[in-house]
Amino acid sequence: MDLKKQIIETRNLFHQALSAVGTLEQLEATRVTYLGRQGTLALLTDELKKLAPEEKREVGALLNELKQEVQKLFDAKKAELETAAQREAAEQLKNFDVTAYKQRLQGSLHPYTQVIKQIEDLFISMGFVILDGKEVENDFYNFTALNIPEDHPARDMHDTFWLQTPGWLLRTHTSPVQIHAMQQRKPPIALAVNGRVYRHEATDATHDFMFMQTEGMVIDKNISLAHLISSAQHMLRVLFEKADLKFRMRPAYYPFVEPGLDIDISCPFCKSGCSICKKTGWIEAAGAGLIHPRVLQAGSIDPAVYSGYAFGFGLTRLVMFKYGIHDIRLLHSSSLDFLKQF
Ligand code: FA5
Repeated sequence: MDLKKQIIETRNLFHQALSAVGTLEQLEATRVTYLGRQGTLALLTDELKKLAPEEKREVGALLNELKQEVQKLFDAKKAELETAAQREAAEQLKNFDVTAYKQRLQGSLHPYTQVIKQIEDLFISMGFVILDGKEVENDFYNFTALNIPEDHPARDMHDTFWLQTPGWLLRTHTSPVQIHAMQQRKPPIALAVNGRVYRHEATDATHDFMFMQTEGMVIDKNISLAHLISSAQHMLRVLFEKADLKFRMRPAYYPFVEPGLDIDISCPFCKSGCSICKKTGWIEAAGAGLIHPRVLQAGSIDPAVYSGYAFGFGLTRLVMFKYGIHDIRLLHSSSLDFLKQF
């Protein structure tokens, strides 16, 4: 058959094939047959090259016309099928039954949320108010008012994320709330705060650069270490539902308390020392102490009349101990496999 006839024949066959196409998959198969690298139009182009120059001009124009027509009809059919597919998907969505997945997609409260709720209920039952702090603080509240003046070496204890605005930072602990509360309230004050804090430090199984703390503070006349120890003990026992929970206190230095102490909890992950407790059997849970007179003064409270205690628990660590989570980073991982367990 001569090439002209083949072109006419191809046009007819393409029209027939296209009218039979009902899906995007069929359209793709038709495209490969006609427009593909080894398709009919490519073969016709090869044939064209064999013609004499005068014939080539005439038949070449016909072949070009066919190519353009095929491409145009193909594009139009594609657009038509895509629109129909979108319409169908939208129609199906209208009938989507959200209740059908009730069992499979049931959510649960994040372990943080569960523990915060428990801690808030506990402190409210002891007559504390629950306050909220600010995550963006300034130098004064995070350090200076807490008896950590500029150039004080204790500033190095907190690797700080400083903001571009001079003097502003992401709070390194929840203790700035103490000063805000002293400035806004008159003793007696009893407060608890749960919130995020940030430290520019390397992460490992028990350290993250963003974690949560629970701050507690009581100011009244004649507040002593006995008050601090009994409320911390009560909190831990209720939280861990264990009357015989083992914890210990040891002297520690924090510029904003005097005396200062650390509260450790026996390692929930081992009996005789593991990599998480660094083979000691204990993990530090909180810093605490009696509020330093200079801090009371910075909060406009007379240290000759009032005294107070404060503690800052690593809330993230409490959550880890409670649920046996061996790596702190899991808590912020958004991993559904991890979260589904709670
Ligand atoms: C403080 O942040 C003091 N503001 C606590 C305090 C409050 C002392 C009131 C005295 C009076 P420290 O840096 O030790 O102290 O942190 C408190 C607790 O947070 C630690 O005991 C630990 O449980 C937890 N913690 C500290 N660093 C991290 C970290 N990188 N990741 C997770 N938890 C941490």
